[in-house]
Amino acid sequence: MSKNRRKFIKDSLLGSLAFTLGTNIVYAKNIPSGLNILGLGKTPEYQFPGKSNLLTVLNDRPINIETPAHLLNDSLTPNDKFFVRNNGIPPLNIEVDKWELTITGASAKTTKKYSIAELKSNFENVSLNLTLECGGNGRKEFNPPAKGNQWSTGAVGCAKWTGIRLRDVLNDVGVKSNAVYIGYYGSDTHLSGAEDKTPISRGVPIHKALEKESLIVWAMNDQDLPVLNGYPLRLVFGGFPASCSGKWLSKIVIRNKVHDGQKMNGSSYRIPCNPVSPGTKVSAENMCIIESMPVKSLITYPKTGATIKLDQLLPISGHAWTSSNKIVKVEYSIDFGVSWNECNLSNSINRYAWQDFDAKISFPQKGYYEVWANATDSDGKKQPMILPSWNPKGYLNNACHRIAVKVI
Ligand SMILES: Nc1nc2c(c(=O)[nH]1)N[C@H]1C(S)=C(S)[C@@H](COP(=O)(O)O)O[C@H]1N2
Ligand SMILES: [Mo]
Repeated sequence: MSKNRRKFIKDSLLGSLAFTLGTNIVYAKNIPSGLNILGLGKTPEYQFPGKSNLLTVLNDRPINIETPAHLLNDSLTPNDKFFVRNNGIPPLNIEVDKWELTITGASAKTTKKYSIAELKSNFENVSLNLTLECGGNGRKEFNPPAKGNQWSTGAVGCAKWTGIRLRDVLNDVGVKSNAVYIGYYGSDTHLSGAEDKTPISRGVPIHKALEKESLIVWAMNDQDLPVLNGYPLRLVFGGFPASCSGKWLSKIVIRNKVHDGQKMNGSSYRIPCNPVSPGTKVSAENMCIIESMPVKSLITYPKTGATIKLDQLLPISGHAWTSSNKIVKVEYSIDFGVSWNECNLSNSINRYAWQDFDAKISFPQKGYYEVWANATDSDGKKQPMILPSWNPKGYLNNACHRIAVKVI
């Protein structure tokens, strides 16, 4: 390895360390090779800027942190409780005034560059509540297990996002009639430090890019995006796996074929085109790109393990979401799915926003129960009670969420 190359890798490792510490290492150039710095301990406030230390850390390089169900009880997920799924190392020392978004590609009529100020002033500003869920949320439950972050239920959140419609910018550049897909590039860097590799570059079919809910955003819940959620600019596509919603957005390509960026191919974000039995090896040509997220719900109150007296009613609450128009019903069961009762359900504020539900439950006698929730969407789809069909990478687990309750 050349000296330059070694220096480059060392710099990028130090970059990611500085990011983890939340500050620069002043005498970084003096660190003897082979020495691991002590760091600031496992103090999450320092590790993860802008994130609550109550979140669950699955990995710190790249940073992957999920939100325990009971911390998702708010109608809009607060920024410090919103999950983080990174594939690489976030950019450091971001200069918002110098940030540029380039729109280009074989199916773009021209190439244009925009500053964030231009995006804000040239296009109509819109705010929508949109649910983002990682395609791998719930992976932990699959058997045989799938490799990758072992997400439990917390790679999901719903925020109010403010920005502009992606289609307004695409139309400003001009979309050729042969456009098939858009792909994004962000300014995060590859874990290996290699400059010529992007950690992830995914995208969506052109019809999705042109939907009125597909946004380029700079604000989350009326604040700047947290640095770990893509500050200063990101895409948000409700209803699609969150991997399509590019963070630290610097370039969009309008493609005349399906985008073939990093993590678009192989088994990434793909499932068998037809269901297979657990453990089956599926060849690449029989794997299809995930293009929508399934109907799902989460009980966010009480925390699993709650205790209640027999003469009391147990209040439960949570959220339900879908990639179809809206949720039409949420039901709960206390008898392992044999009988179901309907919950109160809030209206849909806009498509792809999660809807709140609540209920008050009475129990027939003392003992251990599980409360299960099941949502039905406007396509008539419901959640599977135990697990949906197995797939090699453990995507799209929308099984009923369960909490344990002890009645005394
Ligand atoms: N540039 C960039 N965009 C990205 C990613 C990334 O690593 N880099 N991760 C993707 C994945 S896999 C998911 S699930 C979502 C997570 O968004 P969040 O971290 O804001 O919750 O961002 C997506 N966008
Ligand atoms: Mo993801």
